[in-house]
Order: sequence, then structure tokens, then C-alpha cells
Amino acid sequence: MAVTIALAGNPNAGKTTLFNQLTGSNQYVGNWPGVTVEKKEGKLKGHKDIVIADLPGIYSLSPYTLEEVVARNYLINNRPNAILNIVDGTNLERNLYLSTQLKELGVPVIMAINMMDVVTKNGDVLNLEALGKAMGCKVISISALRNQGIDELISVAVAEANSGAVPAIEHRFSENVEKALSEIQSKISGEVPEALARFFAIKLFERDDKIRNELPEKAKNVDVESIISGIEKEEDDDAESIITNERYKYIQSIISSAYEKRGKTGLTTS
Ligand code: GDP
Ligand code: K
Ligand code: MG
Repeated sequence: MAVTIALAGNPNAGKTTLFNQLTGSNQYVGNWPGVTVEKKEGKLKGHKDIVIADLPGIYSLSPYTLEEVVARNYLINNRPNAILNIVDGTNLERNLYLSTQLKELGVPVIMAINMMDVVTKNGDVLNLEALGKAMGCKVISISALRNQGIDELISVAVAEANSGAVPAIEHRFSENVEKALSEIQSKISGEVPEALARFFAIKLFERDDKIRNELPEKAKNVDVESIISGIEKEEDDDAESIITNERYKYIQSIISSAYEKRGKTGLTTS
């Protein structure tokens, strides 16, 4: 079977531009089954056996739009060999919100930090090593528009897709939340694919009914309400907000260790 790399990222991160660089003219366009959301696939340049699947642009894995449902279902059900997460380097905070969630899917993730020509022009400095360490994945800087960094990105993505290694989870939620997640996880253990157990536990904690409905019968019916409401009482906040807020705290710590914004503080001559 062909090795598949799924291209995922926020709208306007440069997905289409990168997809064209990766596949050249070797692409085919259709629709995702049952819906009129465009589906694009192409063979990776120089790698006839590797397919790049372009997913609809998404902001998170808690879907509101049809595009987000399509992308999430694909990632959960089709299990690509790797996820190539394209990130707008000029909008790191917003883009990393999706990245932290992609990392929970139990598939190797490669982050391509795009728009580096603009980041550099602004005088901002991104520490790729610190970013990669904090995220627990390979990070490559690129400019899709200027065709910079693409060859390195391809070789890293191919190696990750062929490795089959499930990535380590770098991000841990607070102690309370982690305890709740492992209780939920033990309730669905054996009923869902092992690599997805943590992801599903987080979604059940968030009371994501769209996900719950997709789970196998036994996992669908687990009762986790007392676990969730216990934490909500303790933290005086609802479960979904608890997860969101902790994600943003994590992202803030990544940005403060990896991103140096110079553009706004530089001397101006006027
Ligand atoms: P998509 O919505 O993720 O498919 O994003 P597009 O590929 O359509 O890109 C959004 C806009 O960003 C377009 O105007 C692109 O030309 C531009 N763009 C994409 N990559 C780069 C880049 O590396 N540098 C710059 N300066 N612009 C880029
Ligand atoms: K666009
Ligand atoms: Mg596009």
C-alpha cells in the first residue's frame, strides 16, 4: 500500500502553495465521499510511492464547519503515515493551537514553519531547535512561495512517514486533568486503537459528542460524567475551557522560549 502524508494546517497557512511545490503537476482533484468538500491528492515529487493528501484548512480538531469534520474524520479513520503540519510562522500562537492537537493523534507529525521570508524580513527570530524540543517533533522552516527549504522538508517527511514511530507526547495537562484523562483512558482501553486512546480520552473529557458517536459500541457508552464534573467543580470552569486554557498556556511557554519578536521593537527612522 502507498505511504500517505496528510497536509494539515490553518486556512491561509500556505497549504495550496506547498501542495503544488510538493506534487508539481502530478495531482488529482475530487470530492471527499458524500460531501462537496474538495479533495486533492498528488504524488510526492521524486517519490512515486508516496501520496500527499491535502486536507481542508482547519483551526482545531473540535469541528464546527463541514471542512473541519471532514479533516478530523480523515485523520482519525484513515490514519495517514504522517501528518505534515504547515504553520504560518507570522501567526505562531494561533497556528500552534492546531499543532498541539495534531500531536495527540498518535501519528508522526512534521511541522513546516512557512512564510519564513516574511518572518525574517520582519526581523523576528525563531529558534527551531527549541520549538522542536517543546513540541516533540521535527520542525523545518520553509518559504513555500519562494521554494525554500522544500527539499529538506521532503526528506524529513519521507523519513518520518516510513518510520512508523508513534511520537512521544511532550505536552501534559495539569495533574488534575491528567488524572481524569487516565481514568477515562482506562475505561476505553482495548475498545479503541491504542495510539488514539489518549486523543479519545481528551475528547470525551471535553464532552465532544460527535466523537463519542463515532466510537465503538462499548466505548460510546462509558460513563465519565462524574470524573468530568469533579474536575469542573474543583477548577470552577467547564471542561472544554479547562483544556483550551491549558493548551494556550503551553503555547505561551513555547513561544516565549522559541520566538523572539524584534520587528516591533526595532528602531524606526522618521
Ligand atoms: P492555504 O489557504 O493554506 O491553501 O494558503 P495558500 O497556499 O492559498 O496561501 C495563502 C497566501 O499566502 C497566498 O497569497 C500565498 O501566495 C501566500 N504564501 C504562501 N506561502 C508563502 C510564503 O512562504 N511566503 C509568503 N510571503 N507568502 C506565502
Ligand atoms: K486561501
Ligand atoms: Mg488552499
